[in-house]
Formats: sequence, structure tokens, C-alpha cells
Amino acid sequence: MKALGEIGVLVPGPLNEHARQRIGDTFAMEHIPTGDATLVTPAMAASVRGIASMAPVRAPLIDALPKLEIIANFGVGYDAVDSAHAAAKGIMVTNTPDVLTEEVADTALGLLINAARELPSAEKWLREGRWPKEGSYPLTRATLRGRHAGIFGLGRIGKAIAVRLEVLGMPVAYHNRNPVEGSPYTYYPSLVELAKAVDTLICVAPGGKGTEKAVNAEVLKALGPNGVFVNVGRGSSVDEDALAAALESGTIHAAGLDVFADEPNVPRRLLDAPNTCLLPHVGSASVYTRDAMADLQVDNLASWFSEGKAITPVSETRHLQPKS
Ligand code: NAP
Ligand code: 8YV
Repeated sequence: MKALGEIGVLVPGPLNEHARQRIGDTFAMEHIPTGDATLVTPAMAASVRGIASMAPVRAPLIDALPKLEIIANFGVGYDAVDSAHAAAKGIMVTNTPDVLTEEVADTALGLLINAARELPSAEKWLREGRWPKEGSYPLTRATLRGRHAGIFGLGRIGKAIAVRLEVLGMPVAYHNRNPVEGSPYTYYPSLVELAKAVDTLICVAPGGKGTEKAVNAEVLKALGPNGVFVNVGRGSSVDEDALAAALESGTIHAAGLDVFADEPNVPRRLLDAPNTCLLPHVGSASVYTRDAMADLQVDNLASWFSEGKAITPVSETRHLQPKS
């Protein structure tokens, strides 16, 4: 077995600094500025056995690395990794579940409160000196009192959000493809039925084909004029044109969004829409949580190459064993 320091690990694009540091200290680290497969040199192709990524890893990059055994993704959501292609080639994919769950749930709650109670706009009012000149900030039309919450994606983070919502006194319902065994929350087999039953919809489902534009005009209409929509899942799960139109027309009341379909670009219509709190994908973005994600990413690589098993394999590649 080779010493870890002799094993080539490629970092395509930007990566968390703590992760980079540990990869550089542990492995023979290679770097390319993006995941563009044409940037792979013959020397990299001959030596790289692992990828540590935060940026997309598509099929051409995987194919350009004939010795590749494992792709360790920085993040629990791995929609940017072509995991089906990796699995078909017998390449392990890992992600970073659990260590970020509470942080992202906190962010979802912050977005919900900000969107419903307009706290960022009220702060702007104060900072712009309008309080002494014009008096108190106008009363908010929305309140958390009496709300009914629906969670789209009751997994690890969805459950942590549900616990917080219960403390706020909100009944919780959810939509997944399958009901969660033993869950105390009401299950709806369709997203539109869930939206009809609640006035507060929180999306924390994974991105990808299965959820593409799932939150559409019909779902937003079902949520209704008192509706607040929060998204900490993926922007691809939302029809952003329909969301902007729903906010502009009052079809729903407010939105709190941490994720967008074409990050870091945010559609002008969402920037201009009323009653929105928009964040630049900061759900897990504390030093504490990002360090824990980095450690899990690197520990997955180290475990694979030294013990022959991944710590947190994604479901598509859970069955795989090292080839050598
Ligand atoms: P998880 O435990 O795997 O939960 C995902 C849930 O979504 C599961 O309950 C799953 O239930 C449901 N789901 C999956 N596909 C679905 C579909 N097509 N239709 C309906 N429900 C579906 O994952 P997690 O750890 O909670 O993370 C969830 C997601 O949050 C990540 O994938 C990522 O996109 C996002 N995230 C965002 C941030 C941020 O910074 N904003 C940070 C971390 C994570 P079924 O399998 O029964 O459908
Ligand atoms: C990360 C996330 O910030 O874990 C996820 O799925 O969306 C975030 O925690 C992101 O993956 C890194 O860019």
C-alpha cells in the first residue's frame, strides 16, 4: 500500500481553506482552476486517484482521470457531482452529512423570521435615519403566530427545522417521495397537496432531476396570499420566474432564499420582488461548521486510501469497495 503522501488528490476549482490545508499536508495535492477536463495534464492523469471538490465534477473530468477511485464532495448536496457516471465506473462518491444539519436549520429559521417579520427592511429603516424622521417602521402584515408549516424534504435537515418550528408553536406537515416511518408529522404524497394544507413552505430537498422546478406556479398558488416560502435546499428545485411572478402579484406574501438556480447570479426580478430576504448561499457558512465539513471530506479520502472504506458514501456508491 502506498503512503498517503504519494497519492495524487486533485482539487478542481476553489475549496475551503481548511480542507486545502489538510489535503496538502496529507496527500500529493494537484490543483486546476475549474473542473474543465482539458486542464488535466498527462502527469495528473497518471497520478490522481482522488478528487476533493466543492465545484462541479462532470463526466469528462472523471473520464480524464483513469486512476480515479474516489470523489469526496464538500457539502451534503452532491447534485454538482455526476454520481451516476462515477457509480457506473466503480468510483466512490462521498458527501458531508450531519455535521452541517443544525447550522442549516438555524439559517432556515432566520430566513423564515426575516421574511415574515421584515427584519432586514426594518434595520434598513433604522440605518437610513427614517425612525426619527418618519416614526416607527410599519407593522408587518405577516406574523409567525397561527402559521402551519410544510417541509419539502423531511430528511436530516428537514427534521432539525421541524423541531425548531414546533418550538415556535407551528404544526408541521411534509412531502417526501416516501413517508418517514414513525414521524409525528402529517405526510402529503404530493407537493401541491402539502402547499394547499399550509401557509409556510420550507424547501430543503436535494437538487437534481427529481426535484427540478418542483416549486412551480401551481404550488405557489396553493400556498396562498399569506404564504411564506423559504428555500435552503437548491435553487434548481424552484421555477424562479414563477416565484418572482407570485411575489409581484401577491399570490404569495414573502420569500426567504439562500439558494438560486444559477449561483452566484440572482435574477433581477427576485432582487426587485417585494418581501424577500435573499442570502448568498450561507446555510452552513460558519467557520465551526465548514471546518467540520472539511474534516469529514478529508477523513473520507484518508479512510478510503488507508482502510479501504469510505465514512459517508452517497447512496449510489455505498456498495463499492476499493479496487486495489
Ligand atoms: P437528506 O437527509 O438526504 O434529506 C433529503 C430529503 O429529501 C429526504 O427526506 C428525501 O426523502 C427527500 N427527497 C429527495 N428527493 C425527493 C424528491 N424527488 N421529491 C420529494 N422529496 C425528496 O438530506 P439533508 O442532509 O437533509 O440535505 C438536504 C439538502 O439540503 C441537500 O441535498 C442540499 O441540497 C441542501 N443543503 C443546502 C445547504 C445550504 O447551504 N443552503 C446546506 C446543506 C444542505 P425521500 O427519499 O423519501 O424522497
Ligand atoms: C455548501 C451545501 O456550502 O452542503 C451543501 O449541500 O449547499 C452547503 O453546505 C456547499 O455545498 C459548498 O459550496
